[in-house]
Amino acid sequence: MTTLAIDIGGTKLAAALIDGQTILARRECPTPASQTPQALQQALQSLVAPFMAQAERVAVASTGIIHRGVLTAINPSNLGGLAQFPLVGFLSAITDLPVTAINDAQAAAWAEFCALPGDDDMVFLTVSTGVGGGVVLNGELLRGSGGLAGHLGHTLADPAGPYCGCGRRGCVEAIASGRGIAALAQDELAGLDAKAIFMHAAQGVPQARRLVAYSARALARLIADVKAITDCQVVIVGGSVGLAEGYLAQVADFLAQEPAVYQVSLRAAHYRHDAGLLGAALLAQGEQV
Ligand code: ADP
Ligand code: BMX
Ligand code: ZN
Repeated sequence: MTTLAIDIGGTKLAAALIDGQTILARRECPTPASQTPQALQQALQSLVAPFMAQAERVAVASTGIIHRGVLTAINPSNLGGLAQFPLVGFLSAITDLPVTAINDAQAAAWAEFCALPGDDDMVFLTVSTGVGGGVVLNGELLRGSGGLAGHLGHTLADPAGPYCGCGRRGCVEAIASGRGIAALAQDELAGLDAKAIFMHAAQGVPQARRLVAYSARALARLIADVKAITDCQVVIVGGSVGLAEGYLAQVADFLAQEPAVYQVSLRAAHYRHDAGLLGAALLAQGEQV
């Protein structure tokens, strides 16, 4: 059965036709900058139009809290204007297909869990526009009664740190995410996105190197906290910041400075940028959403 999988992120939208674990076709476009429900509807419609006729169902992985098919942003600055977006209702209406939806990092966690050789307890972290998380313990994906489970980017990294769009001060997301890194940039780096800041870091620009290290250190401390909470055997990192060259190695160096009890095996996402798409499809295929 062919699934039309959709991944809604704060920076990009992706869609793919998936059969089993095979991606048959894939398309991508930027997340609309205007951040209105109408703009998102239009972008989704043109993204999925070429795939609709070949699909038998739709499976969505989306940034935000997904509860009963409705998307709510925990950090509205990542996906503003979408306080209550009826994701499942809208996609059912335009495709006339059965639709399931789940948080993007929860979906990616499931795909990455399925790619593990054993059935280790694992935590997935995406470092992307925001910082998201998904937890699989005893072979079960934690979703939470309201869909909030695994929102690890909104745990505290630095009480004196920058304000997060969720309303807290010093969240991991405000320091480690692509948006967070860009917001902290000053002077010659002001106005650049995280991708450009990483390029400057690779060229040795001191402020860029500090920003990347601040992010990697916050992520390493989060991973130590995650180990203490879950006793997981592996932490898998994805997202465009998480997968950027040299980033995971820095996280590993900072984690190595923590006491032995907090050490945990760290890996880059097996499915790279497609973990969310595949996870949503696998969950829908297994009818676990
Ligand atoms: P989404 O959040 O939409 O799922 P991504 O995982 O691509 O999308 O994350 C987007 C963030 O990653 C942006 O802040 C962008 O600047 C940053 N980014 C994209 N490519 C790179 C790269 N090669 N190196 C570092 N950061 C990157
Ligand atoms: C934010 C939050 C999470 C999401 C994470 C990563 C919103 C809109 N999103 O913490 O639900 O999993 O970002 O999302 O509040 P991404 O856009 O970086 O993939
Ligand atoms: Zn927050």
